[in-house]
Amino acid sequence: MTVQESTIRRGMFITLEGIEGAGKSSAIPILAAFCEAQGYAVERTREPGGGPLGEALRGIFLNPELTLDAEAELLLLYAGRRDHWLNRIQPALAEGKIVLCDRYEDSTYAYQSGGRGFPQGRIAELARWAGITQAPDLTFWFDVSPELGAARIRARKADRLEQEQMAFFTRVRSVFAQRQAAEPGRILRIDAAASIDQVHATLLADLAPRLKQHFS
Ligand code: Z5A
Repeated sequence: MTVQESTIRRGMFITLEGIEGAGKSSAIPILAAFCEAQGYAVERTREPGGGPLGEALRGIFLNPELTLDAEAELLLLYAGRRDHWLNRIQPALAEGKIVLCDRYEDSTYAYQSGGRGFPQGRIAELARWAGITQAPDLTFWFDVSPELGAARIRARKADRLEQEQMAFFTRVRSVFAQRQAAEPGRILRIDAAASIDQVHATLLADLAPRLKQHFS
């Protein structure tokens, strides 16, 4: 391990994943409060976005007036992710913080490969090229059916991705499931159809021993 890698690994990188309406954003303040109560410093962030460039690109990425193909989506995502990693995530980890990130690279595989059909090998190639090589330490996958997720967000105006059909979100969900099966140590499945209190209690019960183990 290089000196730089050992420094970066002082903090803990936690991501939250799942389809829209799964409950990720609602869980971030709960996880943050729990970590802070244990004395950890927390950096809350999100993708698309997170860094200054990524936040500017997010507006383009989600704009329902624009049509982007899978290549354009990927190039925007990785331009933003590189900026996010270099200017926000990596410095926070180097300071020993817990980084709580609403979506990250698992979303790219789920949406751009599962949803759009882009080959996974080419996503991996682009990630390497962009310098995105460190996986999260822990990922919570909020698993919910596309129907329930959509019902939870029905009242708000749909962004560009949310205009997709149910079949798209079914494919997205199945790639999250494949990734969880391939990396069960990193990706924990949360039954996100449960009540919000139950989901939050499960998250904290899963997080507590992993925090202890990571920082011991
Ligand atoms: N995208 C991509 O294509 N490729 C990538 O690499 C990345 C992203 C990184 C970002 O959207 C879009 O970018 C996303 C994928 C794509 N598009 N889609 N679809 P975003 O950041 O704007 O939105 P989101 O991440 O999908 O957030 P969301 O729709 O708000 O979902 P959420 O954060 O998981 O849900 P929530 O806001 O916590 O909850 C939604 C509502 O449900 C809210 O009223 C809650 O009170 C309620 N809720 C939450 N949990 C429960 C439970 N357990 N029971 C009942 N009600 C609940």
